[in-house]
Amino acid sequence: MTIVDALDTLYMMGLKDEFNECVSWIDKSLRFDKGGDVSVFETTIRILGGLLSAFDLSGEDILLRKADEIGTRLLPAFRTASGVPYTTINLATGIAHNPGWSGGASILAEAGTVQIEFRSLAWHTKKPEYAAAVNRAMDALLAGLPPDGLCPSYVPISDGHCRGGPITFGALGDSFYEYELKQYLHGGRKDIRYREAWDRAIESMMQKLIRKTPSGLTYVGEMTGSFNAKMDHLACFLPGNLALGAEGPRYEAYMSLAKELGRTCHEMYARQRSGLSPEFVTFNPEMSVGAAYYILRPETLEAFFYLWRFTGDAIYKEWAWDVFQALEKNCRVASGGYVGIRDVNGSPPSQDDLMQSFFLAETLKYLFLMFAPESTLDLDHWVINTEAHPLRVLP
Ligand code: DMJ
Repeated sequence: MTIVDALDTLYMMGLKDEFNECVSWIDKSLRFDKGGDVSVFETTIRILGGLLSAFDLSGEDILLRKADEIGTRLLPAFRTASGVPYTTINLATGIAHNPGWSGGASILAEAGTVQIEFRSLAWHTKKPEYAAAVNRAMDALLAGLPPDGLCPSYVPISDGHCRGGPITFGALGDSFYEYELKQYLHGGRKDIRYREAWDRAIESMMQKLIRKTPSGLTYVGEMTGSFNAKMDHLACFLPGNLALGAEGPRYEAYMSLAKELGRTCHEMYARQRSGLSPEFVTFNPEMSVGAAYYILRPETLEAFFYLWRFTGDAIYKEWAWDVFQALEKNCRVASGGYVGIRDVNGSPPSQDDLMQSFFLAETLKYLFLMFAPESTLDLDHWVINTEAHPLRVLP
């Protein structure tokens, strides 16, 4: 997973020898015919997205062949009554199922975060069945949207209409909203339904989920029956997504909220002894640590990247540099690599023993792109998937 997830980062950084070594490992050793369950969503955004992006950048044919193979192995997950995919599949047998903890339903942020990868795969392989599968799933999701566009996180596969579970821009909901906008952009701004669904959700989120602390920090909460003043690190994708989508008459409103939330995400880091953010914070009424661990997540750097690109304000580079230094100080291990920490206020914080693949795919890529020339990635022609893999805008 890590080798595939890191491919396009290596390529963009100009680490050609390492890139070629990874491609040759993929050619010789990467096999998908293995038993055991995998997540349809994680496999799509990391493996399929990673292979497609690296193929798009480098033109290495083996990467597209492997993308085609994993795409074929994932397709049975979409054979449901509504087309909304199961969460989990065995890649060897094609048998798919959903977890018990969601009452047998699929998850919003998973079912709605596979579309741009499969559409890119369809385009590159000239196999329309890939696009047909995710289009059917997305049509079912759109048909089941509540009038305010804010979807509870559980999605029964019977009809694909979201019901049950929290309404959130954090875990379980996040990238569904991210991809409403990105599907519109990736398709060359042709299918206005995605943009309208995104605008509707953002307007409702601004009315129902945005609050300010007495000291003036803006945050996005959740709806779990009633309002819950909790903000996941995952929700820090939102300022970047707002900046990416800010245009037209709502430009000012979206951009000023993007900046305010970006500042809150910065404070989630700056207020901790380590300079790294907890997994989530609560506001009662001011910010306090909810879960103290940090697992190398990228969302705040992602937000700084978009805010830097769209505002040109150097403060975002300064904040990103602070995060980089905190990573060097707390997460780097002598034997090579980086790991998470168990308590962002520990002194010193104790380290876990895991480098998540998104550290190389996302965290380091967003950091790099902030300090690289803008021409390294032109956002008019590429859409960055939720795992930070750039996919070319479709013609
Ligand atoms: C990544 O796999 C993706 O960014 C996903 O959308 C959310 N979780 C991780 C990173 O935190």
